[in-house]
Amino acid sequence: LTLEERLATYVVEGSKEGLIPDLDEALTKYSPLAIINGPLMAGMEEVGRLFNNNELIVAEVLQSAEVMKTSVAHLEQFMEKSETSVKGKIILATVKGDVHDIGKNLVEIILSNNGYRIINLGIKVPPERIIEAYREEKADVIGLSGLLVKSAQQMIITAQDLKTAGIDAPIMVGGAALTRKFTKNRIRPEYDGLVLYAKDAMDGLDLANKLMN
Ligand code: B1M
Repeated sequence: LTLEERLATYVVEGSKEGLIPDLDEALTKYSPLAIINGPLMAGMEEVGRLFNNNELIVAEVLQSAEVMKTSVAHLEQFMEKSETSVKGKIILATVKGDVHDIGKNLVEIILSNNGYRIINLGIKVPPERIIEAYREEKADVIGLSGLLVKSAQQMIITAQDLKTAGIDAPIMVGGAALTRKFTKNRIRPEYDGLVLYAKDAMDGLDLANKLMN
């Protein structure tokens, strides 16, 4: 197998044997983010496909998730960090009912490496908790992540609850369950502030930078 194929295979097979040396070899050719977005994400796509076809069980997908997390943790130290002062404060949460956090945590890494203070509320976060954190932290942006179809609906509910609480800070949403169109047509009308869709972590950073400027 080529190096790229091996990297994808670690994720698909949920195996870590040889992972770190291969990640280090990949770092001589690619940036940390290119390794994540390229071979590691390709592996995750394949995991999603196999899971969908009932060829993998949840326990196996968890092992794949572990490989992804270990890889991201290892690659993080090699990512470029900007030395700027704090550009803004961003709350991040995976919405109520959803446990997927690899994407959200990647967004945290990218944003915090680029001058943002992140308040990561974790997974399955109910709207009340987001409202409370927003008030405590006086955050500039509220970031919501969700991967399940029902999480897209939960984002609508969350936006409604934030609005009812009198909050109109910009919301940034992302995750495989969403599209730009859904964000525009279904979430935005329920909220008084801006609602922005980020297709990936770098897009999230671009949007945050635009908002802060
Ligand atoms: Co789940 N799962 N899962 N899963 N899982 C999906 C999402 C699924 C598509 C797989 C499939 O069937 N093909 C499917 C959803 C179906 C649907 O609703 N349409 C699914 C399902 C069904 C489930 C369960 C219901 C399975 C079950 O129990 N029967 C269950 C749900 C439990 C729950 O949430 N209540 C479940 C559980 C799990 C695990 C726990 C085993 C594990 C998650 C581990 C973890 O996160 N700690 C897991 C995994 C790993 C996946 C897949 C395979 C991979 C997700 C992932 O980590 N991708 C996934 C299939 C797939 O996506 N191909 C699947 C890598 C990650 C870096 O990408 O999160 O998309 P992603 O994030 C990207 C962008 O989306 C964006 O930036 C990131 C980086 O570029 N982004 C943002 C994300 N959030 C953002 C926020 C932003 C900005 C950008 O601003 C705030």
